[in-house]
Amino acid sequence: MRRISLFVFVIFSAACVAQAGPAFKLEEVMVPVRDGVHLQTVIMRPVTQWAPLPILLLRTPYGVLSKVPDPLPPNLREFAKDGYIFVFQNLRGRFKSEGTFNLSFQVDLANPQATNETTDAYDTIDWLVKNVPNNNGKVGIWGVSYSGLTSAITLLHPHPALKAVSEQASPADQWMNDDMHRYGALRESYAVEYSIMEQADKNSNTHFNFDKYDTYTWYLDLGPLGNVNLKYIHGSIPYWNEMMEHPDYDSFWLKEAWVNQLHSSPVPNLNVSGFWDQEDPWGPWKIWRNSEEHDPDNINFMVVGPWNHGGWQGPEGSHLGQIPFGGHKTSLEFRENIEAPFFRYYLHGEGSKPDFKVTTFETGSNTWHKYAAWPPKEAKATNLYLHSDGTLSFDAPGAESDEEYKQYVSDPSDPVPYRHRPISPTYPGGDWPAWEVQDQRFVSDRPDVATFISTPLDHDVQITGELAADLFASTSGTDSDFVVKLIDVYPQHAQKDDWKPESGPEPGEYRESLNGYELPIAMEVRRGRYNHSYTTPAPLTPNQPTEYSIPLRDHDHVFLKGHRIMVQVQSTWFPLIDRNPQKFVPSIYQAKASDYVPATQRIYCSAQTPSHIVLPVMP
Ligand code: PG9
Repeated sequence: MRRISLFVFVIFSAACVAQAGPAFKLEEVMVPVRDGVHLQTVIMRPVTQWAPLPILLLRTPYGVLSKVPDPLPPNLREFAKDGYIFVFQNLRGRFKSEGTFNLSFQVDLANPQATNETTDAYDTIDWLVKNVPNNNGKVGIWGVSYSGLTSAITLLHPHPALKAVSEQASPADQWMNDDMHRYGALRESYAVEYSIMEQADKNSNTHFNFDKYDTYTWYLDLGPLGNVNLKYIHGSIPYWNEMMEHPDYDSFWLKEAWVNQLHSSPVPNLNVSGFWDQEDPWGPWKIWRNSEEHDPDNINFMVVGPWNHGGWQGPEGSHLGQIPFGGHKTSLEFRENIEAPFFRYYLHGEGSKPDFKVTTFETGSNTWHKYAAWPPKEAKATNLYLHSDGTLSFDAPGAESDEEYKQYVSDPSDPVPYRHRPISPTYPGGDWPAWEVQDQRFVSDRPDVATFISTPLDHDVQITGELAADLFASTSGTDSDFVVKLIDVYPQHAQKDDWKPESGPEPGEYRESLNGYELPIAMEVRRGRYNHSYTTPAPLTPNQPTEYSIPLRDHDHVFLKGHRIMVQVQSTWFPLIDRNPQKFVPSIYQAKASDYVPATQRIYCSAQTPSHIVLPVMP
């Protein structure tokens, strides 16, 4: 509340809830929506209010506040200084909200009777502006992940009072990417644990009770995916059943892909994403790009930083896992300099419009950048080639010099773990949130991981824009996965003498040291059966080199002079991604244990089949 005097603020804060910001009071109401369902809604407003205030709405499946938080969480503090009426609402079918929670993102705009997250938000906003006393008639909606989705989905039919949206880490198409799949490859551990979490019990977030400490072992012992229902949940989780019934990109998933209906930016929208978002790194870019199709007023913005899922709402953001960000408090800086000013401008009418199209916190150089266009025009697509002797260079393979391929055997009974074992459950807490920055040395020496590495760079290499892998690969099987990881390898100093402070703790303090660290910059998987069609999977021809285009998303990173670039290719990534049987079956979700077979994989590196990474290199 910047408008009230310090004196008044002190008096009122002493009389009300004791906390750093202004004091709030909380009221719970049941908001009616068009089909007569009532949604549990909590309104948290300043105890004292001098002028009408805008409403900031957050819609969630995870439960709403039951009392005023004391102290206020970091992500509300900047907002609180400006003054808002905060509204938190449980989605239909969650906790005290009536109706059924379908975990569905379908929006049928042609059917005025249908209810969905777009109409529920519309009706809620309508009710709020008419019924919440002393609001200024302007509403903003915001939130991370599921709450980001419920923000973004309002863009399909925004209420006239909705003046600002900040979708943050919203999924956009759960088959193409984000939480549940990566181009059709199932995110096994996430899909199992999340759907149970949200659909086992209406009144809670249920954490599956693993009977093994290392969930890698649990998932391996589980065997084929059909056993999830057979042995554990017995058809009780609707979303899991839907995933098992729809392995391919069929009409079910097309309807779920609400983003395909979005082709403009009808309301100012601040899209937010993290470079190491372990859940929804793809959706925000897709939403931003679709909105860019028609944005004459220039109100569609993108912010990306060095964050894991929702990391920008955490206290400071000075590091992620072991990776420091050059003294910046990136999350705080985002909230103070970008998020709060965005809502202040559109809901309070103060300050100025964002002066960027895309802004990033570039990693490696650890600096904030503003871009008027993305990717920046100066970025030049540059190929980085994989060579069969395990090297990586900007030189294309010569006609005679290289062996044709590098080969490994992928065995589904011994899959490559995606993070250090023992692997804790996804929720709650644990090691999941920062796994995408884990040092990849834990798998570098596995015989089923093909590694390619450059010589130390003699200058900084800045990559800004969209990355992709163009892989030529074969399998001795008839189906297969190929996982590509682009890694920044920090210099390794054996002696204290050549150690520099920026290398982190001195050599010898191995556990905390970045000495020789292998930091993933981009990682993705491609499932062979979908190489030519997402709707109609097809078997691969054994031992035939095939080209796979693997999008590696947008990045802004500097590989510093002295660092090396590494690429790892592997065919399992477990239990993050379900195991490919490596033998084509009509549906992997109905595969039998005997369908899972080892296969010999080859990564081709010849002049005719030059596997490479496409890097958007800045001059
Ligand atoms: N990643 C979570 C999610 C969002 C939407 C659908 C399913 C899962 C979340 O963090 O909310």
